[in-house]
Amino acid sequence: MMKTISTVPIEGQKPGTSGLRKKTQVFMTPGYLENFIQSIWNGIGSVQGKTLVLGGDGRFFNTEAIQTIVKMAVAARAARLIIGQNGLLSTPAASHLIRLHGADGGIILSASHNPGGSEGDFGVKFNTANGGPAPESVTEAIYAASTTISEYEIAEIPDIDLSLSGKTRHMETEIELVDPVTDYATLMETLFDFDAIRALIAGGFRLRFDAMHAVTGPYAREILVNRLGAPDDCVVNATPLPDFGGGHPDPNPVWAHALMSEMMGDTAPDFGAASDGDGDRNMILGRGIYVTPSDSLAVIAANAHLAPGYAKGLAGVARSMPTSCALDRVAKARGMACFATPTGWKFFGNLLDSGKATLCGEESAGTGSDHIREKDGLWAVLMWLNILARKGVSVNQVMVDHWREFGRDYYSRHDYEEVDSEAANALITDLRAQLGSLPGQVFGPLTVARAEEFSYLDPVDGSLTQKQGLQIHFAEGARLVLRLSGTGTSGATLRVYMERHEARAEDLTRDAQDSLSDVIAAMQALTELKTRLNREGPDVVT
Ligand code: VG1
Ligand code: CO
Repeated sequence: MMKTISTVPIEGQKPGTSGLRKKTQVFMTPGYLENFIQSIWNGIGSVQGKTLVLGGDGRFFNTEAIQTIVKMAVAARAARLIIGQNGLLSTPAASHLIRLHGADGGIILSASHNPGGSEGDFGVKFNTANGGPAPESVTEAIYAASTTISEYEIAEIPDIDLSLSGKTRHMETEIELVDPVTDYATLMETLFDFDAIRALIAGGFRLRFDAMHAVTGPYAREILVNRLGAPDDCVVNATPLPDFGGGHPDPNPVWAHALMSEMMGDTAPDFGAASDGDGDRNMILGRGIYVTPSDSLAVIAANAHLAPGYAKGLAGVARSMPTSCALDRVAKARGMACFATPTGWKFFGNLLDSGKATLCGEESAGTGSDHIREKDGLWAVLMWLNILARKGVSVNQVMVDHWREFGRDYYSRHDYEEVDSEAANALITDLRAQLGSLPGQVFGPLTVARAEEFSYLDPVDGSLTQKQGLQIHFAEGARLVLRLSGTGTSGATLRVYMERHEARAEDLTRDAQDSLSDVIAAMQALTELKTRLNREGPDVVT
């Protein structure tokens, strides 16, 4: 019943910012997925007697991968597998199930916001018993195991029927198929004022949620339509498709352009939102206004007490380093601790587990709290609806009031995608070498005050993570950050993050790119990016 297959290490099975991501075709190469899964088992010691949660965002190869992982977990004598029906689980729902069942961990099949399909991307994320992405110590152990692997084990059992519900047993392993949505939706009801949101919607408030043909469709339908009474058509692109309808399931103004243009139009609904492939990101829009993720995080920090689950207030807040300082201003005003971590949700785990932070967020459209250990797209949407219901004003008014109170941190991220890896690495290496001599130098209209490479000393376990992005602070109250993406699958992606604080009341509603023109000019003068990368401009501006 059990087969041991000889194998050899496959180069490059090193998890990045969020799991191992490769072209789908690479993952479909015989032995590729098997090698990595066996490396997970080996990296964590063993999976014998353990309980794992398993599911994915429904992209191409999702169900085939689940069948393989089931057979390998059975061969490894796992005690129990909890699998989302039809192989579906959003990342936040998987995190919740791990915690709800006291599981030892989970495997989530997703490349998140990367396109899917046979020519797109696939990914595998391993989460630990707290429900969060494996910390670096664990991903390093998994990677190390992948470099010495010599065999993997797989059970010769028939495929399981993923459409059923309930329990079956295969050798020593109990397999339970669970509804992917119910437990998650019920958790949301414990956190937010569903009565107030229901009354808001019943009163004529119009909303639109774009699931981008990815995993959140069924979740949004259950929560927004069935439990909150929104009309059926408020959730669009609600059926998860293996190729996400050919789109990028990335909720930003560029990839969610249909929603974006609807929200900027004359007949726009009051509120618009979208989520990504695996449901952990969010985009928030009001009529005629896009809320940057950094601002959304700050607004939530300032208003979370309006939601019943957060009525006691927040213990502390955390953001990734490139996320704007808007959060820090709220934290300072409200006397909350504020942490800055490297990019990637795994760095929030210790802060959430230890109770140092309740709310976390990233500029890349990720927001979440200690209710789970992942960022959570629908959670952010419900938080916003709760805030709007309790305040009784528009999204635009919430933002204007927020900026009046705290000032505005104009913010933008420019992505240069699939650039030549060597050129991108050289640009970072050269800038790193210059950091010490930058203070006092003038670039375009700005003068460097401070320049450093970000490293993070985890205040809970004392681990040190280095080389997490170059930060240049300008004397004029602006900041520039450069780092290379750790989620791409071809070439390199250079991310350039820019922000500038504005306190003058008359300048709070300018166009962000306009307002950042000085920082953009300084960045170009400092990095000579256009010539070095041979690019006229960024591919994606958010
Ligand atoms: C990107 C984002 C980062 C996010 C990560 C995973 O990483 O910048 O903030 O945590 O994606 O998000 P990178 O290394 O490409 O900049 V998701 O929604 O892929 O799980
Ligand atoms: Co995601």
